[in-house]
Amino acid sequence: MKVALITGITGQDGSYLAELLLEKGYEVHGIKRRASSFNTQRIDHLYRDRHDIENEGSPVSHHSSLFLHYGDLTDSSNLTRIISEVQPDEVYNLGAQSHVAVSFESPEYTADVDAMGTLRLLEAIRFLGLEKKSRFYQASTSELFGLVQEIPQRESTPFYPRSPYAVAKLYAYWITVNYREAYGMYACNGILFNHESSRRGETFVTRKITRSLANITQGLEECLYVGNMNALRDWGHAKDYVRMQWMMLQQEQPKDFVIATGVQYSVRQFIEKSAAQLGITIRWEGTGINEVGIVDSLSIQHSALSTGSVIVRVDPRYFRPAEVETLLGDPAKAKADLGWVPEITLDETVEEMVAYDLDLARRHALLKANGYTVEVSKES
Ligand code: NDP
Ligand code: GDR
Repeated sequence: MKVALITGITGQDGSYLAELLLEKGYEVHGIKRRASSFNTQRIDHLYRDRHDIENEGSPVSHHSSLFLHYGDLTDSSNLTRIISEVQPDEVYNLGAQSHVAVSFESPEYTADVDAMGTLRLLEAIRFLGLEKKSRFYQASTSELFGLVQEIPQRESTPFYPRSPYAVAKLYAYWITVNYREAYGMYACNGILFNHESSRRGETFVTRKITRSLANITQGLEECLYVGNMNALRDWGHAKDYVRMQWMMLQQEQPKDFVIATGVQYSVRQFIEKSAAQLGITIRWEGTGINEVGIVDSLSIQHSALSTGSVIVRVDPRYFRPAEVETLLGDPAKAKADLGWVPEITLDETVEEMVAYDLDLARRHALLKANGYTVEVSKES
């Protein structure tokens, strides 16, 4: 039985990867952070409480292959202890302060977790003498391309990071390459473009859109506020992308890969697709976007557009100090070397996300209609 350790197991990708590895028969260990409220919702369906198993009268080890450890990427002694105990065959470093806009507000913390956290893990593996045993996957990102130097972006495209998040991930990318070259570690980077799902964090733009529009249809919110609607992204589905993370650690030689769909849409198009799913007719008004579609951030600032009964407003609060306007990946190397192609289309992803958020919104509306207080958190 192979043993895997996942940092960030409570996040979107961590939860899908844990599912995949458990299906493949792995013993899976995950690092979760101590928080003042529960943060394991995405993996609760995978976890079996020891007491439940014991009450069934079976030995624990026969039924549960998922183990959770408290830890943090800022705490090297904790990481070293966990790796020493777990002796993993594969380490997937998915843990991160992963929100680009938040990284402008907490740049030092972002660097500590995303850059130094990666170094701490690699050093722990080396210090414990596991550099020939433990294969290492680093969650690198299309944000490394930032101010793009080439369209589409591939493995050889020069990096130009545009946020504290991307700069921290640049360090993580290169330290992973460095440990591969310096110590012969099987360590590689997946340069993943945006990927979404119904488990996406609520403050990333896709989930914010599906959640907010669903809430509006149920009378729980009045308006969707967004920032730069002209940003272009190459959006895939998280399930396809974690499959590729696993594949990258099963090769003879460690290599870095771009993982993308090769298709690009704007935030505005994502809103349109979600609205179409919900059967909302959109009437665009006063967007402040000029004819060729270039964002004019001054004229856009006080614009609002009414969309039938649904209002979408641009709020400059969501503009970033430095924006990544366009990202489009070329996954040719992943296809040629590993036979990987994405299977889930953006339309299918939107359908899944809208259905999930509509179901949640309907439940909240039902509670509200029956006199229960429903707090729909809007801060994002
Ligand atoms: P999420 O934000 O959903 O999950 C991030 C995970 O990291 C959570 O489990 C979170 O814990 C954990 N985490 C945060 N801070 C720390 C810390 N200090 N120590 C330990 N763990 C921590 O991200 P995704 O699942 O979407 O992304 C996974 C990885 O892939 C991230 O590194 C992200 O930067 C990268 N990436 C993501 C892409 C995407 O489109 N999704 C694209 C390219 C790269 P908690 O649940 O407690 O908050
Ligand atoms: P991104 O994802 O920054 O690409 O990082 P996000 O969904 O946050 O933004 C995508 C684009 O949408 C624009 N935008 C808004 N974004 C948010 N969050 N909220 C808004 O209201 C809004 N309005 C417009 C943004 O300006 C941006 O251009 C994600 C994360 O998962 C990273 O961890 C990962 O590395 C990259 O994808 C690849």
